[in-house]
Amino acid sequence: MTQTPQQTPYTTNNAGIPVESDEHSLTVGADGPVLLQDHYLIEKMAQFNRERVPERVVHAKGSGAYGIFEVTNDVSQFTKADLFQPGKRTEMLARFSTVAGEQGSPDTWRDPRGFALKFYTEYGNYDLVGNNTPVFFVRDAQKFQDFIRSQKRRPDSGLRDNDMQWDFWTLSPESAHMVTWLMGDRGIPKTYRNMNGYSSHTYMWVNGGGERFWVKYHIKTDQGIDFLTQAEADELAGTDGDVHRRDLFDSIASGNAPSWTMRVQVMPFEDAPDYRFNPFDLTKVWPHGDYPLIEVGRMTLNRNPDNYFVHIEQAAFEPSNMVPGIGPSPDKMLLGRLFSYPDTHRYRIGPNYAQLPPNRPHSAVRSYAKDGPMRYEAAGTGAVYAPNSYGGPAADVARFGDIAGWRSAGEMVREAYALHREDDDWGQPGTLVRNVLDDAARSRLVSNVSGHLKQGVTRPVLDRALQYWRNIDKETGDRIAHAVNGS
Ligand code: HDE
Repeated sequence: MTQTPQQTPYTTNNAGIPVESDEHSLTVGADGPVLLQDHYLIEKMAQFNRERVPERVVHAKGSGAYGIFEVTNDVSQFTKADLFQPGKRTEMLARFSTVAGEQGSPDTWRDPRGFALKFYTEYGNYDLVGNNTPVFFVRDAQKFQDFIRSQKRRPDSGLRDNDMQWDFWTLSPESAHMVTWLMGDRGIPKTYRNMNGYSSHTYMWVNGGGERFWVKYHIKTDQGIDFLTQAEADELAGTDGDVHRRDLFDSIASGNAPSWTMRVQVMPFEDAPDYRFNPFDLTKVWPHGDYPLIEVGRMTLNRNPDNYFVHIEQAAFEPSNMVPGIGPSPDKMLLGRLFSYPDTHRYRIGPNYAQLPPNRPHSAVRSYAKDGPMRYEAAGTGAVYAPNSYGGPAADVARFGDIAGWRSAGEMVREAYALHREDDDWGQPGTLVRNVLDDAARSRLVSNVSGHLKQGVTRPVLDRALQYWRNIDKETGDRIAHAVNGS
């Protein structure tokens, strides 16, 4: 009797061959030994053992969604970048993340949040890889790795350690601005939808006439800023470690698509040398009174990935993905990042990571890269070398040959940035505490910092931390000292 096809689709192995059973190994008799020839059993076990790729060394816990970016204001006087031209709509991907926690860590730990954007433009992918804060802890890539290690786990016990964190921060005063942001309300957003994104770095924009400008991006949530108190966050860390991931996924699934408005501050190229702050120092902001915000467009996240691992775990963002009309700046941190991200992708998800679904451009790829593991398709160049006589692609120097760069000269040195007239490590965090925070936010800051210091921070680090806060703002520092040791 021929069997009629069942209603549900039949299981196959990885080669598409129908399997004999989803639940029974192949044995000699029902109770006999399992046979080596049960290659389907072996495939299932072997595949299972190879499911993990290395998690991101930072920003391991994250969530993401696809969306659309629409230009809402004409900024073509500042940049010729195709995606920022009037009327343009560009598909995009966003990934939000914490920094220090591992993949299984709670969404609500106090931490900066990654705010990584990938725009699938007509001239390749443009990646804007920022955080939810406009500044960062350090200003030289040389110290980044050390900073991150101080935030992660002790080499002896494998435990996180507040003493280690404050040891690094108090020995690196440039961290004061970012630590003030981190220990305040922005350190634990209520949801990913209720936080802003920032380029943090200064980038270069180049317009159609070749004029250059320095810009900082501000991507303001249209849902409004909102935060969790330390107590709320601690409870959620225990009851629902994926609360931010759940919120983003469920909001989009229910048609409640979150959006953000992108604005930029624009500094004329020639203003940089004499600006009161070093405009490329990642620990500094540009006061909006100096360079007001100019609207660019709106990003809306309206499509959940249909598979988390394929689209989010394998997403590869890189600050080096800058399209014509956009370039880097002399920011030492940014220039370090231009190497690090492609390097980490090659290590984590292989040299052909750019062919994976979330990373493949929506425009033509005509690079001369070839072969390598997991190569999905040839690079569409015909010839495999340039120059060639067989119609392979050639760089279009007339259209794309201009370098988004700047003049530089001097001896090779290892030194801190030259100081601009108002550069110091305490001024801007002090302004943040005194002029931007209100009384309630200042009180929460005092509570958050003193609570953190009381968890394992010991002398001499504790004394340095109390002085660190007095350097930022004497009154706030005194309040923290009183909360910590009554003095
Ligand atoms: Fe990252 N950073 N970073 N970072 N970063 C990574 O690349 C690095 C910095 C940021 O959702 C890594 O793919 C260096 C600043 C985000 O997939 C790694 C330096 C800012 C994400 C890396 C910095 C960021 C990362 C690890 C100092 C905000 C997650 C995994 C020079 C402006 C992207 C990866 C995603 C991820 C290197 C500092 C944002 C190791 C060397 C400053 C949002 O390559």
